[in-house]
Amino acid sequence: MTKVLPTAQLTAEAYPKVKRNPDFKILDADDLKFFQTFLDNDELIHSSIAEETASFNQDWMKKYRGQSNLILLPKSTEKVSQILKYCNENKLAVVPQGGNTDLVGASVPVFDEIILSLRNMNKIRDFNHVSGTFKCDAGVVMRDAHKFLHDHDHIFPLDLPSRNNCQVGGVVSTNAGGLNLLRYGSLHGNVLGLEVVLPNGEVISNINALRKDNTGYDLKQLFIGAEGTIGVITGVSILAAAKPKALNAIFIGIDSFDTVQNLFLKAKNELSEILSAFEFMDRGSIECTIEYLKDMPFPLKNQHNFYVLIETSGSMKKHDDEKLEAFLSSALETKLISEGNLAKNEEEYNALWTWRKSVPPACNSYGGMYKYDMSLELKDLYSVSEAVTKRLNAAGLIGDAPKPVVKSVGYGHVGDGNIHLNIAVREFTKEIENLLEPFVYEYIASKRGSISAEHGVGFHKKGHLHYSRSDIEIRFMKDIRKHYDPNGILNPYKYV
Ligand code: 2HG
Ligand code: ZN
Repeated sequence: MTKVLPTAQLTAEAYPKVKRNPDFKILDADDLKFFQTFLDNDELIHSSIAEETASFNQDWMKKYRGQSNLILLPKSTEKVSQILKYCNENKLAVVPQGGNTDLVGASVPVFDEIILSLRNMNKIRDFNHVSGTFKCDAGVVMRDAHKFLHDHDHIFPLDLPSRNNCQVGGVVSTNAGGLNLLRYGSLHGNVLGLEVVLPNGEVISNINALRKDNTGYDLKQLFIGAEGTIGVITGVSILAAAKPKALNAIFIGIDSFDTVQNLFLKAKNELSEILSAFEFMDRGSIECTIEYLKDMPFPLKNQHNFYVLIETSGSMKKHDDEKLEAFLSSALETKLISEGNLAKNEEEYNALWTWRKSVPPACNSYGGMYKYDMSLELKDLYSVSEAVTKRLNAAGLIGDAPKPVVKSVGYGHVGDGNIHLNIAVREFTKEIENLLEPFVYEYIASKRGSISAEHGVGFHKKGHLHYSRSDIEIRFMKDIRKHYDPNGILNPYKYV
């Protein structure tokens, strides 16, 4: 068995069938000298000591680890362009990296690819408070975008549990969905323009602020969710929403997933325009989170099979609270739910969200986790979690140490038909992986779902797209990649 802690096994060792592309040049002293001609000391890290580059080479789940000795952290679009032009001409492979919070091994190297970190491109460029157009460098941390907009009576139209580390360019490259997609929609609708550096160094700059622009193909859409395979996003223009004047939340205990669906219907009907999130967690998710949050008081008296967090965002607190109270009372009276906790103030509102946002780190706290992120019809959404738990139990793998699996849990965004399956493990083993794959993908394909709802493809799901996409779609994707990046230097060994 392979131990996970404290560092991940090298991806090259864990997946020996994936071979380094011999067409790629191995970095040498001349390359380094070239980069040093235009990059300052704080824009370049060169080291063969694994500890010094670990935070760039290893992913957050401790599942993937590359072996890059060079991290470039340019401070301008022009420098990104110089870097890519040189790498393209010299066939040096590059992996673009934002906050390195991705969940499919997309933002770390597989072998010795140069890491191109956007971290030093962290300036807010412009904000128009009338139109709500917000423009920033790709490396702005999402938390800082939220803070800036909050101070200007607006909000960033996306929020994620990783908001303290993830970067705006990274979430656009991943097309992350987040906690409020139900209300604010996807990045394909909210992103107004992008500045992108192509592999040959050319810059496509359509970082404008137009809501409407029907002049031909909407090229920016291709870069949203492309995971840095066809260009590197250096700037983003996005539509910020007006800051809600009133926010509230309830945390509810429920016995079955059928009831979760009925409650969703009721929430859409009765909370309608103020409904801004409808999230669910199963019993196992909360059991892990109770252990993880230790002394934090749990908002409900009893344990349940499912928990739902409903958020409302509106413009008049009294009106919203009345609506939410009436919703909760009638759900209790009709015995649709057995218990609920309505936040009475901001502190309680934040505490309720902490229970939801802490599920991923809680699952990751035992050693590591296998992760699947799927879209299914709502009626089938939880069934994949039940099927996986049954399979792991039948193999006798779940339980106290020394069994390798702590728990297999399901949670996610009911409003988006998106479930996250986290299999919290003490160690990664091929036995677990072989039980999970291709089983999970075949299950999703049989229900005509998507094997990646919002976390993308990366290294993890490369070669699996056929479970959700047709041959012709995959052929077009390969053509597009080849067209933009004929030498294949950007984020190789991943995606399609
Ligand atoms: C969430 O919804 C994020 O919390 C992360 O998409 C989910 O870590 C996960 O699996
Ligand atoms: Zn999610």
